[in-house]
Amino acid sequence: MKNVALITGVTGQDGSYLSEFLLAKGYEVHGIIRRSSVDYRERIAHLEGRPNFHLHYADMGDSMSLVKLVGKVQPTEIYNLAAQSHVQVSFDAPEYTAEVDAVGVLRILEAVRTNHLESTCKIYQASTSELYGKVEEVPQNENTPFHPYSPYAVAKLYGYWIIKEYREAYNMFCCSGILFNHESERRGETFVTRKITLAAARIAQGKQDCVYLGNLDSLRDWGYAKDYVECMWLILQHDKSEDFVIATGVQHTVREFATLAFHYAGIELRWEGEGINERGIDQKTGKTVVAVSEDFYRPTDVVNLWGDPSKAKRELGWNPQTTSFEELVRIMVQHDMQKVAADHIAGVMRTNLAEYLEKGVVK
Ligand code: NAP
Ligand code: F7E
Repeated sequence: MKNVALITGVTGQDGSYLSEFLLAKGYEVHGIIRRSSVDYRERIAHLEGRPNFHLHYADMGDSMSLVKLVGKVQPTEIYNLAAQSHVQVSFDAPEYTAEVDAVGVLRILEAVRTNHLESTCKIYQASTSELYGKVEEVPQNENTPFHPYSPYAVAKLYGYWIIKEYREAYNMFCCSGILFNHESERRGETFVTRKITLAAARIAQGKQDCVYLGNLDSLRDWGYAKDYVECMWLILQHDKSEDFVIATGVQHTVREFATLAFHYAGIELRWEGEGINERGIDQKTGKTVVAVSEDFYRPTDVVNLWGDPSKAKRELGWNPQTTSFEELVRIMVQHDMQKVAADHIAGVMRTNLAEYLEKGVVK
């Protein structure tokens, strides 16, 4: 039987890497896209036009679109990655977050049942370390109790339990990957890692003076997204339908991430002050390049995530240390240094062209 994957969230960070991964394995890949006033599909632009890559309009909030699409595509594997994935935004849009991140999972499960594909279609659910929230033990594994601590996490908890329920009630092969933070050069620009690597690149190239961050003490277990999509696939190839923690097993603070990112951008930081008054100072110039703003504090913040990937290592043969923390930060900074330089050159060329057109030098 041909492997046919349906990816919700195909335009996102993980969706783009997973598409590449599955296409390389010979899958026929179908992805869900949403109508937008600007066609902004940068992460998958290089895949469009490939014979095995197909995009379809649908929405996690629209059951009918999902039922029809699942019926049309007849997937053998569904990767449900679509979500309102920003924790801070979930405090501003809690109802929408629940609609997409909680009920959306149910809609996918029901779309599979409505099309009578329960016994032929496996489902991967993008679950999250945010379920551990106000953590009750460190490090966290598959048996650690959940204590969700944001509207995002509460919505994802429903997703986790409805997957488990359908597995037990209808004997469906549906699993949650409880993924800890994973980052990359394709990470959204308002997540803390990418915000830092882009700012470090801009500051190093004289395009920005300072970056404002929230809780610098927050601890995360950061991995590389490219490594993590392999694990999503491995979870669906496992002989049993089970949930897995995916993490590196190594923890760092936001402050440590920033120190290393600025280092790779050529700026050595010295930290002074505490809490809201803490600052990261460029040792060479004495200028403040990192400051704290209450705008980035959350009503409740998850501050101690640290995953134990032993089960994935043992049962899936997955290597959690393929890309180290240092390598991840280096990859992201190197990419953003090039991006900032390229944006600068493109800007200069646009200005020159406008001038030449005005003067009639070029027509
Ligand atoms: P991301 O970059 O924010 O991508 C989210 C994707 O979901 C985008 O393709 C987005 O489409 C799509 N989407 C949002 N609302 C939708 C809707 N109503 N209907 C259809 N599609 C919709 O997220 P990511 O970092 O790749 O994460 C992938 C999944 O893993 C998410 O479910 C996230 O919650 C979960 N997760 C992520 C991490 C992490 O560290 N990255 C860790 C644990 C779990 P548009 O491009 O049109 O907005
Ligand atoms: O925050 C702190 C912030 O927004 C990480 C999503 O992919 O991973 C992600 O959620 C930490 C938090 O990611 C800023 O308070 C400090 O403690 O990068 P983040 P997240 O909230 O961990 C999980 C596993 C998911 O499932 C989510 O989908 O960093 N922090 N200063 C900041 N965070 C942001 N965004 N911006 C700051 O300026």
